[in-house]
Amino acid sequence: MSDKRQRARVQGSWAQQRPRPSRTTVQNSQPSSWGSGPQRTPRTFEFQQPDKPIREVPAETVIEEAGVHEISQGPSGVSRLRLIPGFLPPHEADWIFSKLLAELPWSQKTNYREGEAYDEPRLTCWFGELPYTYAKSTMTANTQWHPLLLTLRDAVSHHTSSSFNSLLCNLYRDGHDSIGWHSDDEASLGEKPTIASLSLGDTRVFSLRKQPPPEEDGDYTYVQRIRVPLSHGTLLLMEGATQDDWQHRVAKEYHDRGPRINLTFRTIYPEPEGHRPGTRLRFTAKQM
Ligand SMILES: O=C(O)CCC(=O)C(=O)O
Repeated sequence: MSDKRQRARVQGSWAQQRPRPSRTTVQNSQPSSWGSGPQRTPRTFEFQQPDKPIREVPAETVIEEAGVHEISQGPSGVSRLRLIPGFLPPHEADWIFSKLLAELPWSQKTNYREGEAYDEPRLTCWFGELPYTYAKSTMTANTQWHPLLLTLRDAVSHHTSSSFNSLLCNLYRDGHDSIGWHSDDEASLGEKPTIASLSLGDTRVFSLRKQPPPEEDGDYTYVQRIRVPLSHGTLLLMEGATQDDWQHRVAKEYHDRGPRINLTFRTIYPEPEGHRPGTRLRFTAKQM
């Protein structure tokens, strides 16, 4: 929890239990030491009512149940998660995990932020007829789909009644690998994209936080937050306005975690005319 969020939570819960003093003036009329030192000027303390009401930090909710979860409804539309634990039975998931771990062309991508290069804290590979640009670096088109990935793509499409022409694969080698807060909102993904994310290997927590309204000036202290533990064989769909109104991440963990593969099936469109590759439809801070 960020310092500011933690302070807001402590303040909120204490402030409700304490009796509120009315306007009080305390005179410091302590005599000087031994009655012989220099006289002190009396100091006054005045209780000031805070000018803004104290705000509660909303508690984080956890989604673990299979089914459709409407997470928000706003001007940009409904944001929805669909969770399907056990999409792959454990013995199939075990076999697929070891094949993909050993056989996919994993590599570490270099991204750019404010002109500075940094290596992503995970390995990735990309499949699709079009390139994919994010964080100012491009994954080149790759039509050499591993046959297992084509089978999985068909199974996911069939189950979700959505079609996907591309796949970003992420490999989190251990608990130190991560992906930072971001939205999958590049123009090449189109408006209101459906993204299907299949998890294999160790369980990691997928977190979401709502975009703050403009008057909060980018402050996420009071926004809604959700955690979704993603276990071996689970399929998660992000639908509707989820990429407009929410950000997501998989944070580093400080206890041991085994490797995890995440396959995110997407549909990529040619970049709209006049758009620089990787440009978002709307600006959000992207630190991946
Ligand atoms: O690993 C995950 O579950 C999330 C991956 C992700 O956010 C992404 O590829 O954009």
